[in-house]
Amino acid sequence: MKQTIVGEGYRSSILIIYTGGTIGMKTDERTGALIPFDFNGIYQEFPSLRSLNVSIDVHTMPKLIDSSNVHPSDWCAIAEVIRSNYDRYDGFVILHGTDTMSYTASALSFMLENLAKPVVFTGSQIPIGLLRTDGRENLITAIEIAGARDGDRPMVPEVSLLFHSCLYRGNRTHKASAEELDAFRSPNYPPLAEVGVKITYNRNNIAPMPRCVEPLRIATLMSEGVAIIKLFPGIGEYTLRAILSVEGLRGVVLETYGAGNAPTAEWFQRLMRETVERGVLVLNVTQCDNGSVEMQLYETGLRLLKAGVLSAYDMTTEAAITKLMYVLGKNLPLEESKELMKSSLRGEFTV
Ligand code: ASN
Repeated sequence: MKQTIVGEGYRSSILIIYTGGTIGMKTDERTGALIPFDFNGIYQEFPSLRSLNVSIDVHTMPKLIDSSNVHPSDWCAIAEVIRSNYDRYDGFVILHGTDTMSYTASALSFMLENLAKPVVFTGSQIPIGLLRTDGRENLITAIEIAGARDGDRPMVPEVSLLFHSCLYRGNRTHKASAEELDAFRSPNYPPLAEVGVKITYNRNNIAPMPRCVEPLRIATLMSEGVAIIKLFPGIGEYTLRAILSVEGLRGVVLETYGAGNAPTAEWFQRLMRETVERGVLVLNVTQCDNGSVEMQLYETGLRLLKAGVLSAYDMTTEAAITKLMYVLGKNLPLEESKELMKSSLRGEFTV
């Protein structure tokens, strides 16, 4: 459903895509539970939106969800809304639940090929219908950023995530707090913008506009058959073998210790080698909050490298798993898939 909530004739035009989450919630007077409200009423709620120098339309997804229920098919639906409205708008704001927002932002960063316009994700920790909501500030700032221009170009032509006082590259983010209003972190990449009295853009951190702007393409085939495995002391051979021999497995994000280290036990190394030899892409991500995988540093990492495990460098788990889904979804020959995994496609790791 689409509704124009501010008139035409402004500098930038923004499409808000409302997917659900706490940001769009109000209290059900009868039960006291949180229920979604009709976001098209946002203009009545926040008349101050009129004073922004942008025109705004709202697209409400047919089924509003708590983001814990998000599925790759929802990512495809969001990508399709962006694709079919791409030429009509200067920027897009995606209102999304916070729980899986980093997964969706990461997925969309890969799925939107040749993106040259802002796609700003935001949400809130407190429902927008409550007095102390953080959703109001987040929404208004996200709209302002999506509409910001640098001369005749968009200021932030990539998938980003605005929360509290920072704008981050979407595929670098991670939800770090279930309680704080400052809930997101970008552990290995500096903010694209900082929000205080003014919005200060860190131009050097923002992806440059592509030299030649190609038509937007969306990749909607996200592979199934992927898994995230977090190592822990005492992880058993039987359990790990059971997961790795599951039918249809095509890719694994292996959350290792420190700089990408894992047990040197013979059974573990053999299992890794066998998995890689079966053509499964195994991607090494660190469990640490920040820093990069460097498999050459210790014997415990080197063995994984020799087994053919790929480094995710300083990628988040969210970026690693969605990149695997995206790359494997292309159904390329194995070596080409590996090459894509080793390349930074959307600034998802530091080179
Ligand atoms: N459970 C909610 C969601 O992710 C949490 C939130 O948006 N703050 O949809």
